[in-house]
Amino acid sequence: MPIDAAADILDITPRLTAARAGSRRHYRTIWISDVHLGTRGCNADMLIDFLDHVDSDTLYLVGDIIDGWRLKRRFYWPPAHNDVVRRLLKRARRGTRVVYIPGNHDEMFRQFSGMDIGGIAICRKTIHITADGRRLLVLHGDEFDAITLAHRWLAHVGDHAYTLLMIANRWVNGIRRRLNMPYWSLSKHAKAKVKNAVAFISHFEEVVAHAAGSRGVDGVVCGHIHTAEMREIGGIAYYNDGDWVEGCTALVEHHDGRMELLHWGDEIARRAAPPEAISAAKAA
Ligand SMILES: [Mn+2]
Repeated sequence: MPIDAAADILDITPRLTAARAGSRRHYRTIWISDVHLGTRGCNADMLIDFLDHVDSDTLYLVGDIIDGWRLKRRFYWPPAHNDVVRRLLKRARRGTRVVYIPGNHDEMFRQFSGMDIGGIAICRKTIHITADGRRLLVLHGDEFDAITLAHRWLAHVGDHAYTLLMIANRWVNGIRRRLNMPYWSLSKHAKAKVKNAVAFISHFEEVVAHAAGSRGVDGVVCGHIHTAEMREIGGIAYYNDGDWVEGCTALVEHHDGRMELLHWGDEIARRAAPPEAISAAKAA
């Protein structure tokens, strides 16, 4: 996308005004990836809700934030996608350290590696040091496509089938919303049912963890395969922050270095639940 067009886009009046910064839950670090702005699959509204409820000293954008492939084919840019970009830029202006690691769908930004644009540092990969002194390699993850074929779990089902699944996901959740039911990831469900997908995904996780281990770090944070995870593999901490197409997850580091995966659909559901349901759940 040309820079001029991007500037025009940002001139559009925001649809929602941001919540007050003071009331947000604060983390040391937040990682998000695979937002796929510019596609219908992107859950921009949930990401906006997330950004309005959490804050951090450092924010890593771990790739595939904007889907340049899709935008090239068909321009799709609703106001909510603008709202996401505005919030990210505003965060950088306000003093959050924002680090952007472009992925394969936004590889056009990789040419700006080493640069600082609008207060956002762009790089191919980086090392994050946690509050408890662990060194984590942060990268998108498509670097391992040639070895792992993990991205092929999509190709396996077929790109068209995936697109259909995403459309079904929107319908199902549109109906669920109207019935006041919480967000439910159809494709996450389907993925768990496909044996090959599971094999590809676990192979990807092992390859990435092994590569991180050989670089002498304690762990790795990546995205790319749209499968949030947090587990130890061969003595290496493997973290995947998931995505904002289906799972709607983020990885966060607490101020003591403790890591956590936030499932934002569940957070919204908890907030919407009547108080008696919460106290019943606590009692159970
Ligand atoms: Mn990717």
